[in-house]
Formats: sequence, structure tokens, C-alpha cells
Amino acid sequence: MPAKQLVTFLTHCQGRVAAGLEQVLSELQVSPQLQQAMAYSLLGEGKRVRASLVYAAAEAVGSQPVAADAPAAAVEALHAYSLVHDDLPAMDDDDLRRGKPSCHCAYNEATAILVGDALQALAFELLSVGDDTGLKTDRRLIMISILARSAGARGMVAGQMLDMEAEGQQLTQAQLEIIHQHKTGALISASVELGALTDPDVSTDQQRALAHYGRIMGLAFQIQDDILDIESDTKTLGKPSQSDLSHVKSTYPVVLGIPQARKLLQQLQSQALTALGGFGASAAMLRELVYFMIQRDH
Ligand code: GRG
Repeated sequence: MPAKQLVTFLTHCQGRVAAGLEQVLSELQVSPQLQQAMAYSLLGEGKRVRASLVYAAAEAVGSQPVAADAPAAAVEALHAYSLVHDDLPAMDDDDLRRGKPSCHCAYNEATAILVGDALQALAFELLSVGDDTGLKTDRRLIMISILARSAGARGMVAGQMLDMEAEGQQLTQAQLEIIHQHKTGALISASVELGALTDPDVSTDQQRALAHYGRIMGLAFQIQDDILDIESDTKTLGKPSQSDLSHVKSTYPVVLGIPQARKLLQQLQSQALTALGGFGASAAMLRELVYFMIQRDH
């Protein structure tokens, strides 16, 4: 059970990011079908871990939540795109996502491709459009660059490509770590970095420490995902369990065994907490998120 303070924090972050995303979706009026399918994939049951990391990192460096609204919405839009495309028949071919039919099942494959494309573009639009949150243009530009890097051929898409190429093969732990760091870790780490950048005066040391925390949590999050894929059930996960096994994927539990994968998670947990050593009470939510992300059940 997450700590009460974290539950309140997560609920607050979920509400804030949902309100922002609903608002922006309501302004898309050119194609009602596209708008509906985007809303279907973007709003609803997601845990909003990435948005919460943006808000928690912003809090750690002393920023107000309003400064984190645009980056939080952007990382969730980008994440939702990756899920829609990841579920496509040409990719993982999964029919269930967030407890309901995947986008291509609820609509059709072509619409799901366009939804992913539109959500990805929306992420960058959200970061680039100026408003009254106090984020200066040069900061937004750095954020766009970090998000683009984490999403593309140096980050998530590269990780997905390596993951596909590795299907049916036995990987070493080092190879697996590279895939996880890119496929899942890059966006999680970028979320923390974007949160840190909401403070115009954030120090290089703070940025380095938070980026280090983000990288550790990115890897840990995917290892726990691998364990849940084996140990949990489809209803709890809201997506098919045993998906990695059916795609003959090398994962941490497959390569190391579940006890060793858990031991590694414990090590990553203490490394992540150590990375926050230079922060005081303002990093309380980042600390709580370590436990939540590693001990989550879905
Ligand atoms: C370009 C065709 C094309 C495909 C790209 C980029 C990509 C497909 C896939 C990225 C791989 C991916 C989906 C990684 C994320 C893995 C992961 C742990 C997803 C689940 O995240 P949660 O648990 O999900 O945060 P919720 O639903 O809570 O938001």
C-alpha cells in the first residue's frame, strides 16, 4: 500500500494532468473521430507515473506545480502514443490496454497509427506553446530537445527496435539493460529531468543527481514490469499477462530468475534513494515514488 501522502499526491497529479489533457483535446475539432480516438487512448486508467515524476521533481527543486503542467501533459501524451503503437498488430499485437480494448481494436489499425502520430506531435506542441507558467523559451527548447532525444532513435524507438530484434534470442543481462534503459528508461528519466528544469535556477549538481535518479528508476520500473508480466494476471494489469513469454522475450526474470531480479530491484531502490541524498524534505514524493514504482502491483 502506498503511503497516504503519496496517494494524495498521485491523485492530485492525475487530476491536474487529466484536466490539462482534456482541455487540449477539447480544442481539436477538425476530425471528431480522431479526437475521440485520441481521448480514448489518452484519458482514463493510466497510473500517470511519468507526469507524477515531473511534478515530484519540480517539487524537489522548489518549483510550483503550474510550471510542471506542460511537461507533465507532454510526457503523458508521448507515453500514450507509445502504448497505442506498441499494441499494434505489427508490434506486440495486444488487444487489451488499461483494462479496455486497445486503440486499434476499439477503432481500427489505421486510426490507431494516426492517433499515435497525433499524440506524439501533441507532446511537442504542448512543450513549445508559451503560456503564463513562467517557463522561458530557452527552457522550453531544452525540454523539447530532452524529450525528442528520449523518444526517438537515441531512446524509446531504438529500445523498441532492439527489443524486436531480440525476440526469440537469449540475451545477456548487459544487453537487456541497454534495451530497458532505452525502451522504458529514457522517457522516465526525461520526465524527471523536465521536472528539474522547471526551476530556472536549478544547479548542475541537482540536475545531475535527478538525472541519475531517473535512469535508475527507469530501469527499475521495467524490471518490475517484467516480474508483473509473469506473476500478475490480466485483470489486475489491465493488459495481457504472460505477454513477454508468448513473444519469447528475454526479460530480467527470464535471464536472472525471479529471486535475483528482485534482489537487483532492492539494490536499485537503495541506489535511487542515495541519488536523492543531497535533497531534503522537498524530495519526499520522489522518495515515495521509488517504493511505489518498485512495489506496484500493476
Ligand atoms: C513507431 C510503430 C511504432 C512503434 C513504436 C515506441 C514504441 C512503439 C514502443 C515503446 C515501448 C513501450 C510501450 C515501452 C513502455 C513499456 C511500459 C512499461 C509500459 C507501461 O507503462 P505504465 O505501467 O502504463 O506506466 P500506464 O497504463 O499506467 O500509463
